[in-house]
Amino acid sequence: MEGKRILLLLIAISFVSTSDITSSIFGNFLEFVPAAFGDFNSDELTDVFVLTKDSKTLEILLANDIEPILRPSNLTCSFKNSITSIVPGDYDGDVFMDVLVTTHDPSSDFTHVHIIWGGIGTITCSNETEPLISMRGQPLAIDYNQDMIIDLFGTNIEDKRVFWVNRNRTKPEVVRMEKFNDLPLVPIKSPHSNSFLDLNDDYLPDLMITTEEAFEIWHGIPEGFKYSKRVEWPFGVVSAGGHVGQSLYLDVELKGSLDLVVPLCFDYQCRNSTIALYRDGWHDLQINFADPKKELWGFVPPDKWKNVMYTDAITLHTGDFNMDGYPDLLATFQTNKGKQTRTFLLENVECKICEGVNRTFEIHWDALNPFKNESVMGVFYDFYQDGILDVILVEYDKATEQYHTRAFKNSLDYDANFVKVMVLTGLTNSKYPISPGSVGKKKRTYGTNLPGPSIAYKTTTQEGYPRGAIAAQLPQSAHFSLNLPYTTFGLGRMPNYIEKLTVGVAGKYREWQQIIPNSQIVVIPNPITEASKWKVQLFVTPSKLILLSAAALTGTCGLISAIIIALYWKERREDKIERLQEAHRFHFDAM
Ligand SMILES: *[C@@H]1O[C@H](CO)[C@@H](O)[C@H](O)[C@H]1NC(C)=O
Ligand SMILES: *[C@@H]1O[C@H](CO)[C@@H](O)[C@H](O)[C@H]1NC(C)=O
Ligand SMILES: *[C@@H]1O[C@H](CO)[C@@H](O)[C@H](O)[C@H]1NC(C)=O
Ligand SMILES: *[C@@H]1O[C@H](CO)[C@@H](O)[C@H](O)[C@H]1NC(C)=O
Ligand SMILES: *[C@@H]1O[C@H](CO)[C@@H](O)[C@H](O)[C@H]1NC(C)=O
Ligand SMILES: *[C@@H]1O[C@H](CO)[C@@H](O)[C@H](O)[C@H]1NC(C)=O
Ligand SMILES: [Ca+2]
Ligand SMILES: [Ca+2]
Ligand SMILES: [Ca+2]
Ligand SMILES: [Ca+2]
Repeated sequence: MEGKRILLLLIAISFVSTSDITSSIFGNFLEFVPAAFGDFNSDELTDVFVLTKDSKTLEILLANDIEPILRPSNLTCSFKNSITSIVPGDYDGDVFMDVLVTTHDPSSDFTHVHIIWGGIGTITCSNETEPLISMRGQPLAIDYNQDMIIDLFGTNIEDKRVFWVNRNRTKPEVVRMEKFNDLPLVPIKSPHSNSFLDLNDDYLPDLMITTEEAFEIWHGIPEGFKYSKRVEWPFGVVSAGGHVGQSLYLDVELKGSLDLVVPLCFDYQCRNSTIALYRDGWHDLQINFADPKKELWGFVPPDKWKNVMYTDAITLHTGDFNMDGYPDLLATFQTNKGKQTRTFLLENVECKICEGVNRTFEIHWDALNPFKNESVMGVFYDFYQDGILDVILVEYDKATEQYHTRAFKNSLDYDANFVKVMVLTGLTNSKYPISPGSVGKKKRTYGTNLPGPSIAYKTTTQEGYPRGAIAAQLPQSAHFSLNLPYTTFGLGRMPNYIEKLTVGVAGKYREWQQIIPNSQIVVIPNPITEASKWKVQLFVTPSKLILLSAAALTGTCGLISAIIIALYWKERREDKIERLQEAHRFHFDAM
């Protein structure tokens, strides 16, 4: 009896230890909060940009392939004002990743934009007294002029919408958005969920702007943006005193187009919350917020807490947790009495009662066990670079006002396939040519994080149905949107080839056929104007998975070569026989 109990306990402990991998990932450095993702040192492992010390210090946690996976580096910069966002990207076109840091100046209520210039494995902290730009609200990272140097969009200190176009390290060129519109432009909402992604299938990224009244869609044109339409807030919730959260664009039904998905509260306290989807009108996704104990939960009202990170806006983070292809969500809820705050997984499931939509999100109350402490944020991240998205959770201890970051391992209980695609800026720097590098050796790649590309695939399921999906890379960058610089599509148990992968960048696109499942590919759009020359590279990570697939590939190649040689010999022999026969016939005819 006792033995049995101990055995059960041991099983329970081993179960717990498989999901809580905090110490294998972060070692014992936990006093930080994640702010952005990007591959800083071009080793194809995604690093994490974090804030420490009351959000006044930026630090880059470099990713490794052996534990601890994410390690503190001496790449840090400190500021006097609080840091409000981090956006990695190449802002001067020298190939090396730079880090944009915004700080909030409480005396003027301005946001100061600083860029920390990056070099080979180094950064140069900027002088806080000389910000590159001062503005209101937070900027959105875009590429305004398709030169692969990251530009910014936002509200300047005169409350006008402007684009800041970067070239080299000089002051950016300022372009007023009014240039593209005769009518006055209403102010941008704060916090906003402005997005940069292609919505009209011309592969030129468009702008979705959240104003204080509605969503505005501006279509990308080669020399800027053209106003297209506006979408009113859903169900009049704002005028009724409710809240509209940060929007996302997702292919919720896997039909190859992106729908606008928005979390919202019908009332000020968020006791009655839901998620709405826009497609020719707003649809309520009928989320059931009652947990198994019949306790009702809802989103965290944006002004519940002052100065608690991540809670100033209702934010959803997306990723395909169960690899069935349908994008799932992570969201933070509180109980209706407001006593507890926690992050949960929302699985994308079929919906029979939703009008006009046939998918919805179902809350999985226990999916992130054993993490039951209060948490304020959860975001997907692939710790072991194996294509399966795990979760980074940020716990908040109200008593001590401290944050603790935790790592949750996603242990899928079946062999799911995936394809992982990362589109880079494709820039090169003649001063630092790219070294070829051997497998497993650190080497530099072509450029860094790029906002705006669209990535789509098409294939056929085992049952013979066509299937495909589309996603946008890094469409948002402000307010801790924490998008990954790559896209992972789950393919379920489907072992078939991906028939077609389409990548669109800056108005051009290229298709690749017959991609092997479980590929992790890097797309290098260089030269940007000649899509036929764009290249793909496999992620070179010395992980077991890659070595295994390399071995499998070598085996397959060997087999194919053997078959080809055999066929060739057979053909040659047949040719010979045929030629002999021909010769005979010739003699015959001649006679
Ligand atoms: C940072 O650390 C690396 C080794 O981890 C070292 O080579 C480099 O010199 C250090 N840089 C500074 C500025 O301390
Ligand atoms: C930063 O800039 C200010 C004003 O231009 C200057 O006085 C100060 O010395 C600079 N600080 C550093 C560390 O360069
Ligand atoms: C930046 O570009 C401008 C205009 O193209 C040029 O005049 C200037 O010399 C460049 N500055 C640097 C540091 O390269
Ligand atoms: C939430 O609000 C909507 C719109 O006002 C209403 O239709 C719905 O019945 C409410 N749900 C609950 C549980 O109160
Ligand atoms: C989902 O709904 C669309 C219409 O919105 C319909 O055409 C499609 O067949 C439905 N799919 C399934 C699997 O029911
Ligand atoms: C929950 O919080 C307590 C106290 O901060 C901590 O000791 C414990 O490790 C946390 N549990 C999990 C699963 O994160
Ligand atoms: Ca750079
Ligand atoms: Ca640019
Ligand atoms: Ca477009
Ligand atoms: Ca899913």
